[in-house]
Amino acid sequence: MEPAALSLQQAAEERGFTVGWAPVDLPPSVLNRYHQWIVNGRQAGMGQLARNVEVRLAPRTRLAWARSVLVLAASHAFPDPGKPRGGMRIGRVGRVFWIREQDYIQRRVQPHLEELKEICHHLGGRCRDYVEQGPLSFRSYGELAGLGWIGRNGMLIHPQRGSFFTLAVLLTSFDVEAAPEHPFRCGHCINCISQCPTGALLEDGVVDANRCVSYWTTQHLDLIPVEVWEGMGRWVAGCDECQDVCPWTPKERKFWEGYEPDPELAYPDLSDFLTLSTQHFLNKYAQSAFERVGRPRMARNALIVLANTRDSSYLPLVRQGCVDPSPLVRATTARALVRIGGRKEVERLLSDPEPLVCEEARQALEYE
Ligand code: B12
Ligand code: SF4
Ligand code: SF4
Repeated sequence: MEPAALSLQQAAEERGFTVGWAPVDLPPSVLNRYHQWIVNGRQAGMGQLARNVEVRLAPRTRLAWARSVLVLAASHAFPDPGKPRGGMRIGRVGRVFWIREQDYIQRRVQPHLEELKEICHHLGGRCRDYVEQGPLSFRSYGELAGLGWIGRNGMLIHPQRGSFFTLAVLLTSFDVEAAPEHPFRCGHCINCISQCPTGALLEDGVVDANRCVSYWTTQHLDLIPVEVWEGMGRWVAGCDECQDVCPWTPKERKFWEGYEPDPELAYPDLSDFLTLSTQHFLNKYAQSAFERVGRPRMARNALIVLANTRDSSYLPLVRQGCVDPSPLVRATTARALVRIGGRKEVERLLSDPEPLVCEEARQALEYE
């Protein structure tokens, strides 16, 4: 490896990242997998994943100088912060959302990336960073960088760190050699496939977003089809089922740089999503994934979690959804009410001014 690349790698490691290098050009097998995923419509409503595919998979189309990718992994295997007192804290949240993601990216990750870019320039290189939902295939680069293997759950798994980590990448102009291929270590295990609540794991490493709870709770904009409700169980944002059952998932550890998870995000009070004003919601959940998902969709998810309990003691809270300003919430409330024994209230929703709400109320009364 060029000495400059090695210096940059050391600088990244000193900042607490687990790192590896991959060549920028993806092999045909990876390109085919991605194309096949799109051809089969596995991206569900995430249309952006099907657009500009050539650029996504071949960054050199736009950044001709790019030669290599420094892959940076930061653990989010946080310790459980414990349930706060009071409130309806029966929903589950994916671990990656237990922190205020925007705050974390802006205050913790981005400053390091800025420094690394600076160092890269001093070393005579060019570079460009991508974080979070960036357009490149982070997991493919992670695999090619020798950081681990793509498990049957679709996650990049590191032999010591498991899969609870967030990836960022730095495209650079340095030449690097390909890392040796990491062995596939799933063996005969199929825990994730058999435990996925919605059958979203189709074959080795292929996730069908049309069935993935993480997709429905965090990306889908409209009503969640009734066939998905049961599988959502208690998940109100994201889903970690296929990682929780993985034997490679390590015990909880202190997070990178001591960044602490927020108990109000790990165990949110579901009544917040049905009762807080938009402003109050934005204040309480500022910079979190909940803010990104938005108050009405978090209320939609909370209603489904409450409905899945089939417990009529939640009726007073679910009833609040009947007067929600969002038609999405009122429509979801119709079905949720029927499931916990509130048919009477649903009849009132039959005369809602929004056709979507009336239709859901009618369907709920007829088919539930
Ligand atoms: C869209 C997206 C989703 C979608 C679709 C998920 C999916 N499996 O594709 C949804 C909303 C469902 C989702 C859910 C989650 N996501 Co997400 N998601 C993304 C995003 C933005 C793009 C992924 C993408 O392009 N998917 C399309 C598929 C076809 O491409 P791919 O995932 O890159 O997969 C490639 C590799 O698997 C490769 N491959 C497969 N086998 C092999 C073998 C070899 C040898 C090689 C070289 C390559 C290879 O082929 C595929 C195509 O090229 C990435 C960020 C990014 N830019 O990469 C985060 C990302 C993948 N998500 C992440 C996380 C944490 C999650 C969740 C755990 C969040 C949660 N708790 O709910 C779940 C996990 C669900 C799961 N089991 O995958 C992390 C994963 C970290 C890791 N350790 O792998 C990422 C990288 C975000 C980040 N910055 O860290 N996500
Ligand atoms: S995140 Fe949940 S729903 Fe999605 S593949 Fe994993 S276990 Fe299945
Ligand atoms: S649960 Fe088993 S099959 Fe699934 S990713 Fe982990 S080791 Fe592989």
